[in-house]
Amino acid sequence: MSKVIVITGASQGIGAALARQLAARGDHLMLAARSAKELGQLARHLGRDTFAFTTDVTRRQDVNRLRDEALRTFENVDVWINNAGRGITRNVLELTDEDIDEMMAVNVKSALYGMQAIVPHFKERGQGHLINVSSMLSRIPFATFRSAYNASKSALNALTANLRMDLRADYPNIHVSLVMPGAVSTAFAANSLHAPEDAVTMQGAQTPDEVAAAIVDLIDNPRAEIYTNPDAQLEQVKRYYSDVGAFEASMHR
Ligand code: NJP
Repeated sequence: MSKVIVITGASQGIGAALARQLAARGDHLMLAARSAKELGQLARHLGRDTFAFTTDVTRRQDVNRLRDEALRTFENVDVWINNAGRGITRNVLELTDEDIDEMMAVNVKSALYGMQAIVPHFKERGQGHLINVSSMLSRIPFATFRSAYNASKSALNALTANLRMDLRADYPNIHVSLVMPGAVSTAFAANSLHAPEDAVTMQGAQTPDEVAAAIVDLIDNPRAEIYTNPDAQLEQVKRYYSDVGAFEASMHR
């Protein structure tokens, strides 16, 4: 059965790929991002069941308006995906107050606003699915130049797990999921704060379509969390948590 799905950060990259896949199977979409032109073009291209709403997710008011617009358009929301996010290219000792504030605003507070906006609606209905897009770097911060981004995504993981635990007993049909991609071939590196002009995606990256397909599967089969490339990621996570020092040392060999 088709679902009503809100996707933030849908003007490009993973969010746009996800919108294409979900529209193709008949879901009803409300797409959000700041770039009104790109978002509008994508929505028109995807057909009459897809709408665009210009949103800056770092503003709580915008996120509340996005929720209101989705409910006005569709009456209900089945799935809300906090996908908007931004990286940084700065090591710990170079970070300014503004750098930390920007990372927390765009990667943590944005998703908090989304959770606080839509979960009351899910509670009223007794069902819904909240999905937060995090990063492998939240679990293993091995790209040190992403520093405050890694920290912000770790914070997002904690909020996601805590919301899930809070809802579990009273709302068994409200699902809360975390998505952890590894490197993905989008403009993420170039869009990062303080990105060098020659910023490129890391080798071995997944395509945005591969990540989108993993999220589509998560919508169909809700789970607490997924790695989008589990064959490559799970072994690394186990190795990291079994001995952090040895893992870090192995990166310098
Ligand atoms: O990034 P990119 P991805 N308000 O730069 C939007 C995570 N991830 O698709 O506002 C509203 O192509 C922006 O739209 P616009 C990553 O952390 C990625 O790769 O128009 N929207 C655009 O649509 C993030 O959470 C990799 O500029 C805002 C989108 O966000 C998610 O995957 C690896 C906004 C960013 O598109 C999607 O990233 C990983 C705002 N204030 C996790 N600021 C990776 N690519 O390697 C930005 O582990 N957006």
